Amino acid sequence: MDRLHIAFFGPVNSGKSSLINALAGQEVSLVSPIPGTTTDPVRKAIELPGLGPCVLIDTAGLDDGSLLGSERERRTRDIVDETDIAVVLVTPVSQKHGHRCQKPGFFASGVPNFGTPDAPPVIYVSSKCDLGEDAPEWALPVSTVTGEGIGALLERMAEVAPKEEQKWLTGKLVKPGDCVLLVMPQDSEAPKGRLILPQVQVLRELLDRGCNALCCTPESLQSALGKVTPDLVITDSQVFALVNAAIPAEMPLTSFSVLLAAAKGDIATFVEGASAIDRLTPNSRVLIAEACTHVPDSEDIGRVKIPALLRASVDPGSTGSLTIDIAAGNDFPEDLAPYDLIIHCGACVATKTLVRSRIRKALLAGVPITNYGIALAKLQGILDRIQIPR
Ligand SMILES: Nc1nc2c(ncn2[C@@H]2O[C@H](COP(=O)(O)OP(=O)(O)OP(=O)(O)O)[C@@H](O)[C@H]2O)c(=O)[nH]1
Ligand code: SF4
Ligand SMILES: [Mg+2]
Repeated sequence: MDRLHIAFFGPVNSGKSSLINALAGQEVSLVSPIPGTTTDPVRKAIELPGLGPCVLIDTAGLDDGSLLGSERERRTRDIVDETDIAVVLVTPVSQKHGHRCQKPGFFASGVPNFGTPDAPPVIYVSSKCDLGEDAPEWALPVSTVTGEGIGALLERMAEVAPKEEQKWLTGKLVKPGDCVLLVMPQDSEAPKGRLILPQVQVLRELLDRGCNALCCTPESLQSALGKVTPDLVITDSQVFALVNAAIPAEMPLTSFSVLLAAAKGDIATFVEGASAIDRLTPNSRVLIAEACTHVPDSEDIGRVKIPALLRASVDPGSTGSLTIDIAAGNDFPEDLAPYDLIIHCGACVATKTLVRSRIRKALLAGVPITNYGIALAKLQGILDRIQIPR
């Protein structure tokens, strides 16, 4: 399950960092009377009573009037895309000075996305209420000095938290008692001594659903197939073609990234977007978008494997001049119009909210969007062969 991302927005010095520290019960963010103390988003994973696993996100204060301010404001705006609940601080002082954060319409006018139908719920907090200044009746009074309002804020957050019924990654692809074979390469890209998150999530889910799971690597695939006849094979998408060739044509096959794409994004849009691969020419421009920053290695799927397959599919036999840009973490471009296709990563550590917001931006810009798993299946000619969870 995605952690709930709760982000705190508001003017500089309004008490955002203090409120996060109070909720977390520890010093997550630096607090000081100097406006502009928080300059970049700070994230803290934590369990909150009534809410469960969350990520609290502190942001740089808006409207500090400095040249650096606009860059900070951009980074703060980027956070909006991954926000499940927005807590907006208003202070009596900011109101007196006619600060633009004073009205509930703030997000609709000041920050894009928040005026859209799938905007996250917003809780307005009147901070520093211990100072005894006039507070607007539409904001919840909170003080990190006296503790007033902290409990009420937690209750309010639990009320507005998006409630999602549990959705299985494997959907209707499995039933209790099924035998599922998981093909998980442990190459140089795999982290030392552990499995990657999608593999752990699927494995745990299969156990929860009463299935029998057998894990193997591409090297031990034949020996695993000699022992069991799986009802479903789930493979790492990088070895799709190899696994497809090794198993009977009628044996159901899917991949970890296809399962994640279905759970995190919009699978129909991704499948539709993959058809744009057929229309790419050497003059096309493709954006590879990664939801996190990680140190790429020589076998990196987004930077090495997919670009190589794309170039080979666009212009076999030549080096090709297809332009491929990479955007990692929050650096998703504001202007998507120059792109002919966006290929998004599996978003294993990102929220559904973030992926959906990027899909929306792509569609608004008229740019097809797909994801790693679907693109790899398409590039290996087996998109029609794989099972898509519903
Ligand atoms: N009286 C009172 N002071 C507070 C309260 N919360 C924060 N402060 C003070 O307000 C100042 C700013 O607090 P921060 O938490 O750093 O504010 P911020 O919104 O994170 O500020 P920036 O990072 O600069 O945007 C500090 O001096 C805090 O001690 C409160 O509830 N009551
Ligand atoms: S969030 Fe995306 S880029 Fe980061 S590890 Fe997961 S799939 Fe890879
Ligand atoms: Mg701060």
